[in-house]
Amino acid sequence: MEIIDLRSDTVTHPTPGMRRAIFEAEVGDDVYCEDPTVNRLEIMAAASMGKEAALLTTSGTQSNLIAVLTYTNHGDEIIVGDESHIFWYEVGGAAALGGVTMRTLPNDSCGRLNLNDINRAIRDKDIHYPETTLLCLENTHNRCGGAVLTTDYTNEACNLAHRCGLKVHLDGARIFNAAIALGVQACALTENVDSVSLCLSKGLSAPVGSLLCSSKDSIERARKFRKMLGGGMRQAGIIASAGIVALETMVNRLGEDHANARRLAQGLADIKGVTLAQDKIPTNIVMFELSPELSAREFIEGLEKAGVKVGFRNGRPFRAVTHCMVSSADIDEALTRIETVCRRLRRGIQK
Ligand code: TLP
Repeated sequence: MEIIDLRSDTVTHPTPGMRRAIFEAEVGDDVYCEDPTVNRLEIMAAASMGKEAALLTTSGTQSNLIAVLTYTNHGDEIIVGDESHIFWYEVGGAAALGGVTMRTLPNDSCGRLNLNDINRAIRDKDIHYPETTLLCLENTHNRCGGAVLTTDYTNEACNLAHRCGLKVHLDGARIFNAAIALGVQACALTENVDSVSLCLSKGLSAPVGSLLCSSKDSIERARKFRKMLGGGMRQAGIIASAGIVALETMVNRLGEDHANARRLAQGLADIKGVTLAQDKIPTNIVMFELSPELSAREFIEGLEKAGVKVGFRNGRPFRAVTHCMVSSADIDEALTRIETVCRRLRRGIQK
């Protein structure tokens, strides 16, 4: 039985083209900035985000942390969404390693922070206060069901932050999903942010890596923090070669993942005992819930046996993420298996 893994788009494997590129990659020592393949990838990434420079990092988490270190001093305060990845899933690195406090503001269902809330949260100069130095946004927004921040919203938030002397970092782990969903160039969504992190190892299917893109000065500073965090890799062209193939070949197909996510959501909505936890499916993330009388544990166990994997954290909706390793036929097959498991669970409670 073929396993259909919908836990995340991070489960994707390198494509044959990536494996070939890895095999043939020209390499050098990247700590000396002498790896030609890394240098090429960084130039490509910076151009795609409309920034002067970029830095290859080990992961999205590392890129986000480096951005925090680059734009803050120990003891500062940063503004993040209460549903943001930085706040939830980065092990508190900004606080633990950056020494900043995270001021959380509510994310709305579209992944936005209210502009008035941001304005109110920015601290005045006062001897009692930490300095607010950074605003972090996320596009697409993971815990908000792959929600997309528009160009207008991003620009307004940036204008506000910049007027008050803050920098803006965008967690753009899935920025290309946002661009494809909106039908705009990714650089339109990043024009006014000071830095953006993009991931190669999610929907773009590369095995490892993220890029922090920003001004030359910021990337110079960031390079030192990457070294401090142990992220100075040597012949990193091995990784970068796959990243180049990812940027060249995997971006324009993301629309297929979005269509499959909608197909999955429609099918789930028709299954008795399942409800969608979001009104719209803007990109490749589908959140859904089980009726309270059905057991989440038994559901997950049943799915596991049926060869379907979805994401589950206690107290949260289930999460299914589409990606290049699941076809529309796989989505239909997953729906059949999920239906069967739900029917069995329903029969179980009727007995
Ligand atoms: N998200 C992962 C898990 O950590 C939850 C996933 O499966 O979705 N920003 C955003 C918006 C992300 O979704 C992720 C990964 C990251 C940053 C971190 O990237 P990595 O895993 O490369 O450190």
